[in-house]
Order: sequence, then C-alpha cells, then structure tokens
Amino acid sequence: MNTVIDPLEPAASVPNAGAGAGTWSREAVLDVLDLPFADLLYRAQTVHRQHFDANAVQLSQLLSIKTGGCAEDCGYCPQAARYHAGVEATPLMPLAEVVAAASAARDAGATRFCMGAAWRSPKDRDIDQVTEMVRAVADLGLETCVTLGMLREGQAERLRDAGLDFYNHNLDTAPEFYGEVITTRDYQDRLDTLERVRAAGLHVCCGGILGMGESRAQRAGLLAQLAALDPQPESVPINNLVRVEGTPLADAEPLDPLEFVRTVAAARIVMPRSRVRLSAGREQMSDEMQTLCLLAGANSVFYGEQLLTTPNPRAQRDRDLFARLGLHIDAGH
Ligand code: SAM
Ligand code: DTB
Ligand code: SF4
Repeated sequence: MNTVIDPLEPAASVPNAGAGAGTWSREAVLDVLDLPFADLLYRAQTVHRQHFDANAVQLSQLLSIKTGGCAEDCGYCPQAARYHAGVEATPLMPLAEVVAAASAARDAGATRFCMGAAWRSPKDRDIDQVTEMVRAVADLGLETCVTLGMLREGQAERLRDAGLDFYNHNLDTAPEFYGEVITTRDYQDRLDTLERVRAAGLHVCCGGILGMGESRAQRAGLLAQLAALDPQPESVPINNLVRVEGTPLADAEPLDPLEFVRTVAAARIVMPRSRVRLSAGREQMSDEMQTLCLLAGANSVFYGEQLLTTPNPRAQRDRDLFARLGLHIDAGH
C-alpha cells in the first residue's frame, strides 16, 4: 500500500522500491543531495549510463484538453478558478482538435502525447470522452498519457482498456509541506489514486515541483516518497515552479539553479530506471542549466511551445540544443 513516510522511520521499514532500486530513507536521500557537486554528478551519471543511453532524450508533448475553472486551491496553479490568473476557462476540447494537435506533435518528433484536464476528479461521463481521445491518439502510433486529477474505483481500468499507457499524478512536494500549498485534498488522496492507477496495470508518471519555498530536506522527503512507490514510477517529471501572476506562489523566491540540478541528480540516483523529465520551467532556464540537468540524468522533456497554460521553449530551440549536445531522440519509455 502507498503510505506517507514518517521522516523519523528507519530506512528498513520503508517499502522496497521496485525494479531492484533498493530502499531510500529521507536521510539517505538528503546525504545524496548534500554531496559535493562533482561527486553528486559523477554518481548520477554512472547510474544513468547503467540503465540508459546517455546521449538520448525522450520527447513528450502536452495538450490542455480542459483548461481553467478548477475548484482546487493548489497554490502554484494558474488554472485554479479562485486565483484569477488570467486563464480563460474552456470546456472539454472536441475530439477532432485533440487529434489535430496530436498528429502535429507526432510530425514534430514527439513520441508521447499527454492530455491534461483542470479537474479535481473526472466524472464518469468525462471519462467516456477522454477514452475516445486516448483511442484516437493511440491510433496515431503515439504513447498516451493523461492527467485528470483523482480517480475513483474503476476509472483507471476504463482508461487502460481504451489503450492508455501512462497516468500522470504528481506528489508535488514532501508530505509535511503539502498542506502549505494545497488544502482542498491531502497527500493520502494522491497516494490512493496512484495505487488505483498501478493496480489497473497502467504506467505511472509521478513527480513534483521545486522552488515553492520548500527546504532541501523537504526535497529529500519528496524524492524518498517517490522512490518508495513500489514499483517506482516509470516517469518522474521534475517541474521548476512557473511563477504565475495572481497565484499565491507568484512571488516565491526562485530556487538556486544548481540546487535544482542537484535535485535532478538525486532523482536519477534514487530512481535509476525511471525517465526523469525536465518539465515546467524550461522556458526560464538557460541552455547551460538545461545541459547540466541532462548531465545530471534527466532524459526527457516536454516538447512544443506550450505546457498547459504557460510557454515552453520553441521546438527549434530544443532541436538546436540537442544538436549542439549530440543528443538523439529516444522512442518509447
Ligand atoms: N488537475 C490535475 C491534477 O492536479 O492532478 C491534472 C493537471 S495539473 C495542472 C498537473 C500538474 O501540473 C500539477 O500536479 C503540477 O505538478 C503541475 N503544475 C501546475 N502548475 C504549475 C506551475 N505553475 N509550475 C510548475 N508546475 C505546475
Ligand atoms: C507535470 O508534471 N508537469 C506538466 C504535466 N505534468 C501535466 C504540467 C506543467 C504545467 C505548468 C503550468 C501550466 O502550463 O499551466
Ligand atoms: Fe486544479 Fe490540477 Fe491546477 Fe490543482 S494543479 S488547481 S487540481 S488543475
């Protein structure tokens, strides 16, 4: 069962992570985060090369299929209705528009298409429509991912039966910091949905956001929690907070870029077989910072000029960077 890890619990009582990854207490993750930078990157690169082609990057493209008007109060999110962040709320996108966006993504080189909806949790009739989208996107030969909020019993199975490959549901931060950012649901709600997704046989995409005012120990807490998911998530998106005017976190102190890189490296070390995705916040990063993240073990990015509601680097900028680094595109997970 997915549970909240007590920071004071000894490592031995943390459930064994899947895929032979071992057991990581929060203290052990913090020790990794505290390493001298060169030692940390050396360890991360060593682990990365044991499990992946270090010269390959995987590309996922996002599409917001239902934008804004969300009832939740996530302090980072421009789609929460209560924050008036200038996001226009739209109903669920028609199937034909989704298919057009997915084929354009495929033509531009993406291999996975991730559809996001600003829901607390989908209704069964929403699932009816999303399953149609999943079928159509899978028919284009793309891997499929959706992020729809909390799922009820039976909904993950319906998505799986439509051909869904991945479900994204982030733990976002350490358990004890969660309540500072979100009050309309709790950590156990997230863990429960992750368990339903896994039980349905779907691949899990689960990560977090850095730069929300959390401490390094709390970043260790998030990573320990992710690494304890059994089996570990196949995809781990690491987002750098996009500070959006109108949201409670608009004025959060930006995280030291090297601290972000450290956290990516630690994610690679504690989840050796997972795709670590350099996610939101790339538009604000220099090419050099992104390169350090890729050297630290990140091997996936969100691709295309839009995340859900905020900008992402243009595809050409990414292609230029990959060419400068001699990186090739990796299909599959
Ligand atoms: N509503 C669903 C949910 O919250 O699970 C799915 C969509 S939600 C927008 C998906 C994820 O986007 C969140 O879990 C969070 O990690 C990320 N996110 C949202 N706003 C962000 C921001 N301003 N900066 C970085 N990541 C953000
Ligand atoms: C994830 O971890 N990051 C993506 C995806 N999963 C759904 C979303 C990032 C959203 C950034 C803010 C926005 O564009 O609205
Ligand atoms: Fe809603 Fe998801 Fe944004 Fe939270 S992160 S406000 S649940 S869309």
